[in-house]
Amino acid sequence: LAIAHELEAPYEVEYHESLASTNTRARELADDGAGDVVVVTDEQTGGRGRLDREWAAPPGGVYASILTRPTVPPSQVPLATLAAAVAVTRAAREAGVDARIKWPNDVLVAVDESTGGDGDAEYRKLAGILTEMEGEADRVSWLVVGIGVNANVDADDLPPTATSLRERVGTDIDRRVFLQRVLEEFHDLGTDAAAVLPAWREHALTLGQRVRVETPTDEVVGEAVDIEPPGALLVETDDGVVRVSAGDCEHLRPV
Ligand code: BT5
Repeated sequence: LAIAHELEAPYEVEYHESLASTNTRARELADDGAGDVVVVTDEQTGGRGRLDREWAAPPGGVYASILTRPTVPPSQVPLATLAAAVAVTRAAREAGVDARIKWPNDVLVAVDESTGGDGDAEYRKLAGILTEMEGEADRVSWLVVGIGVNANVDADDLPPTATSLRERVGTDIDRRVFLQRVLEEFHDLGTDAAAVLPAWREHALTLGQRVRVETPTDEVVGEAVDIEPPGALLVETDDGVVRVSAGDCEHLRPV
């Protein structure tokens, strides 16, 4: 059944059986002046990740891009990415999967239960978020938050570092119910730091970990101690606390 069948969303729904990229389509709609639309598809032939990376998007996944025109400055946009990660994590947990958030935009699941504690478990990527926007200094013109979730997808069709809801749960999940939860949750959280940050911290995998963060200019190594508005990671290094903004993160690895 198509994912958008009977989908009730707090946005207008534009559904396609197949698209190159829901984010690209949402950007076209933004250029046409649209707002408050969610673009949904059953598969993508040219799914995009951050920094020109590819997103594998075989049939059976959840691929959606939410186009809005929030009345906030561009500096607040990272909060929307965090909100989307929280929304996906909550929906995945309701589907029975122990999902956690890796800063800034990955939703991961522990796949090796036998190793016990968080420090030892192997985590694989269940979902990713791609946020794009255009705006002036003081106001966002349009915001597109793209959400890709490996739902009813075989591991064979994904990179080796990935997992899917079907793989974790053992059966197909109802993608419409899942997406509806994600959209409602994302809509309710908005870009309100007082709502988003506590929810994000609650499900964070990264906080308390020793990490190495690569940025275009630097490499920061230390303990990830907190996030602060609008979504920067605070890393306690030997030389003091360093603040890394989400947009600057090329790679984050536990060390
Ligand atoms: C992301 O990028 O995680 C953002 C992914 C956003 C995808 C959605 S789908 C709907 C909307 N339309 C789009 O075209 N995009 C958005 P990044 O953090 O750069 O991670 C990309 C990396 O994750 C790749 O280099 C692979 O290593 C890995 N990867 C690719 N496909 C994956 C998948 N399906 N599941 C897990 N990992 C994947």
